[in-house]
Amino acid sequence: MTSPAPGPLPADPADVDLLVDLAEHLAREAGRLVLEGRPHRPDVASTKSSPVDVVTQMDLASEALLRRLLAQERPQDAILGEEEGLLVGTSGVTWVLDPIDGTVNYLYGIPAYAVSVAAVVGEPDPARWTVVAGCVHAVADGRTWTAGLGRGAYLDGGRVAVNAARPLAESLVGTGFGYLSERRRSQARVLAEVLPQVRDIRRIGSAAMDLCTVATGGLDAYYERGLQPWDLAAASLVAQEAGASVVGLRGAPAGESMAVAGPPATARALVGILEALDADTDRL
Ligand code: LIP
Repeated sequence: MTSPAPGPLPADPADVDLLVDLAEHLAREAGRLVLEGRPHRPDVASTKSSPVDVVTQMDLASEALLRRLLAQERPQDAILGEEEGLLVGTSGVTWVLDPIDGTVNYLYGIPAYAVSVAAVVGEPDPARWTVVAGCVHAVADGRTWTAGLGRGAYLDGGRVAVNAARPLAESLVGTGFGYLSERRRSQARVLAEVLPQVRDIRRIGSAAMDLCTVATGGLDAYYERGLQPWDLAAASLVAQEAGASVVGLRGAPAGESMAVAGPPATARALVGILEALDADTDRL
């Protein structure tokens, strides 16, 4: 696998394409490990922010494989992974990794979990990065979304696009919830106000798959408070390259406080409701 020249934002679209190809190769290799190595009943290896914020051995193995492959292919690049954190680099490119997005689904055998791999330029912070390439590989059914900056968004090689904007009352909206009970109480408060104003709600359990589902029109919009850089990186580029706005509230970029995605007019309408509800806070 040849790698593009290291350095700042790839000026040559061919370099973007090479980063997309590498992201897909990595995501597929880790996905194969996650699928073939899944025990009948995976065990919780450890927990993080709460007893229900779980890590399985396969989360750890998947990220270790991704890091090994990147050390071979792009040794000069930085890496930010959900389980092992930041490894600094010298090229200005950082690979942002979610080894299994939708870990609870994986633990329970619910077929909605993905490996997410993105290459970003700039600080690995959603407020300051430029995502240039990404791949979200749905492990259970093999669906694979890819996107390159300015190169469009694809599902299994076919170009995808968001739905045309429709009134929120006719919009199917995805969301998700955090792992801390006080945040979930606030998120339930917001949900109670959003639910009567939209067609319906879907809670897939993988932010990356939520955003990619918006990109393919399976959802009209999505919002969630609490997303980490690795949840957001690859799938935000897929959604944006499919025509979605991916934003935060009050003019902020999408990030931990709030991420909203959808066709621009739909995203704006949802942002208005969420701002009025202070949905980017944990207030009750
Ligand atoms: C998950 C997200 C999901 C969110 C979950 C969890 P993880 O990521 O993808 O959208 O609702 O609470 O954060 O923990 O499976 O990598």
